[in-house]
Amino acid sequence: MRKALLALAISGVALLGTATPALAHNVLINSDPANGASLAKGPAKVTLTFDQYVQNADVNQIAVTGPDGSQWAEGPVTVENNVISAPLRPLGPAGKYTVGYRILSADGHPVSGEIPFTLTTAGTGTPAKGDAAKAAGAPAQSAPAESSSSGVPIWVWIAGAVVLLAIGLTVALRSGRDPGPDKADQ
Ligand SMILES: [Cu+2]
Repeated sequence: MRKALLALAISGVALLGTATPALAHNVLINSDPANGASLAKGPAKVTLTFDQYVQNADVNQIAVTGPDGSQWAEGPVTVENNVISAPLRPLGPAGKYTVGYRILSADGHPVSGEIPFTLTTAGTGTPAKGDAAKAAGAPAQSAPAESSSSGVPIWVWIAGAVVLLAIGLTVALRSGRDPGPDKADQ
């Protein structure tokens, strides 16, 4: 009986281990332009591919900042399952460009990051007038702070698992055949 309960408690920990990755933020797995790429000409659109689906939300935005601080991405941002994209204007001055993104993870948390690339040959394009490519009709102020989220925080799951483990161990120890040592512990 004690062994069975201990096994149950241990399997509870194992379950927590397998449950955790599913709760993780989205991770960028591919992009066009690629991270650190040197390009003679920019692509027609910026495409970001994540390991999980991206929620269609006002938070989503993609900015492409040029060497002089000008903006080159245009709205609207399009989300298709785990791929988010925004049209990219023909680029202008040669130099370092940075793709900045902010997306809503499958788990409800906003995730942001940057992908630098270099334009080796100056183009004839002109920068966009807006700040960044956003979700269609999204007001600029709608992006929530990184700390606020609708997802369940990971500590809730960990605390729950710890409580279950403690209960499992307590029951396992108390259900031992000899009640003497258990009483002595208390
Ligand atoms: Cu998250």
